[in-house]
Amino acid sequence: MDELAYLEQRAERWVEDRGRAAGLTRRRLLQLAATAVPALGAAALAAPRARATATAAEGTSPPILKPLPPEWFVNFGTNAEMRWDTVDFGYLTPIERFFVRNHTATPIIDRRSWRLNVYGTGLRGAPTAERPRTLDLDGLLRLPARTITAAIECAGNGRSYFGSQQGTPVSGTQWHLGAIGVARWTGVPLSVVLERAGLTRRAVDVMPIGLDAPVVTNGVDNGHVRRPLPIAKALDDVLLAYEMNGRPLPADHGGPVRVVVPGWVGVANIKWVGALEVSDTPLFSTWNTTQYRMIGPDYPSDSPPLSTQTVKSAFELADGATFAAGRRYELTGRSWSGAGAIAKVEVSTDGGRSWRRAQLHGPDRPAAWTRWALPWRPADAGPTTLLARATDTRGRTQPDAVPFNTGGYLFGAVVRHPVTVG
Ligand SMILES: Nc1nc2c(c(=O)[nH]1)N[C@H]1C(S)=C(S)[C@@H](COP(=O)(O)O)O[C@H]1N2
Ligand SMILES: [Mo]
Repeated sequence: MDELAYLEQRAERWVEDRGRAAGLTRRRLLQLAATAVPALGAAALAAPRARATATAAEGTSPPILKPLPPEWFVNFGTNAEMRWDTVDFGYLTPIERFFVRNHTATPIIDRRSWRLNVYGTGLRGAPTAERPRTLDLDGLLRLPARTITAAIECAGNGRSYFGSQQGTPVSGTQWHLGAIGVARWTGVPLSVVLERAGLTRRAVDVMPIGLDAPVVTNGVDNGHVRRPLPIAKALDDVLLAYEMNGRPLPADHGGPVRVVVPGWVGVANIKWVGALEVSDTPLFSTWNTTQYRMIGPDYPSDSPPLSTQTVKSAFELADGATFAAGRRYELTGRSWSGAGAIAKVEVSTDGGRSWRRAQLHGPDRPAAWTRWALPWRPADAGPTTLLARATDTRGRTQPDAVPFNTGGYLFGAVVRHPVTVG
C-alpha cells in the first residue's frame, strides 16, 4: 500500500470512529463516504492468514533506501549516522535526518499482507508459531493509539571514542555521536496487543522478531533479528509504532510497524516486526547473549543483557571547528539519558580546567534529549578542547573515562571536542 492509500485508510477509520460516536451504522457511513471503500479488515486477532511478504532490497538496491546526502550523514554502508555539525532542526529529528542501523538491508514490506503473528507458552492455549494468533495492519490501526516522544540510540553510539580517546579501539561501526534521533512515535501499546492475544500471568519474556533477512555472520545463520524483552518492560511503556513524526513509518525505520522501547538500547527497538513470541520461560537470541552485553576485564562474566541507555552529550559543531578570538559565540548541543530527564549540563572551553553551567531550553523529557546553549567569547588564539558533561535526574553524571568492553557499547564518558581559536 502506498502512502496515499494508507492515509485514505486512516481517514476512513477516523470517519468510522466519529460516525460510531454519532450512532451511525457502518453501512450508512460507507455510503456517506463518497469514495469506493474496500471492505474493512476482520476483527483484531482473527484467524491467521498469509504471512507478510518481505522483498529484500536485492541486487543494485542499496541497503538503505532513503537519500543520504553527505552534508547530513556519515555513510557506513548498511548504517549511516547523523552529522551533528549540520544539526539545524528543532527538538525532533526530521525523518530525512534520522540515523539508520541495519543488520542486513531495508526490506520492502507490503502493508496489505503484513501480519503480526503472536504465539508462545505465555499465552492462553499456548498457540504455536505454525498456528499463531494474528493481527493485520487494519486491526492494529483500530486498537487504542498512543503517541510518545522518545529517542532511539544505537548501543554502539560513540564507539569510535574507545579508540580515539581511550586508546583501546573496538571493531564495529565507528560511530561518532550521531547514532541517535528523537521522534514522535504513534502506535499501540504492546500491553494492549498482548492482553488481546491472551497473555497469562506465567509469561516472563516477549521476543519481537523482525521480517528482514536472517543475519549470517562468519557462516553462522543467526536467524531473524530478534531480542527478548522482560515482561515488566513489555507491559510498561513499549509501543508497536506505525507512525513517525506524524507520517507512516518509513521503510528504513521499520515500516509498516516497529517496536519502540523508551530508554533502552537501539537493538531492542525491533524494526519490521512480524512476530511476537510470548514465553513462560526465558528466551535467548544472539542479540541478548553473545552480543549487546558488557564483556571486558572490568565486567563480570555473567553481566546482564544491555537495557537502559547511558548519559551522553554532543555539541552541534564540527570537529576542528574554528572560532575568532574576541568574538562572541553561542555554543549549542544536546544531552540525553535512558534513565531520566537531564538535570544539568556543564561545559568547559579550556580542556576541562573550568566548567560553566549551560542553559537548558525546550522540552526536558526522560528517554529523549534536552537542548542547551552557552555563550562563549574565546580570548586566546590556539587549539583548545570543548567538553560537555551532563547529569540526569537520577544523579548519573558522565565520567572522564569508561571501562573498556569488547563490543564498544555505551560510551558514556565526556567526549573531548577539539577546536581552534584563530
Ligand atoms: N529487524 C531489525 N530491527 C532492528 C535492527 C535490524 O537490523 N533489524 N537494527 C537495530 C539497531 S542495532 C538499532 S540501533 C535500531 C536503529 O533504528 P533506526 O534504523 O530506525 O535508526 O534498530 C534496531 N532494530
Ligand atoms: Mo544498534
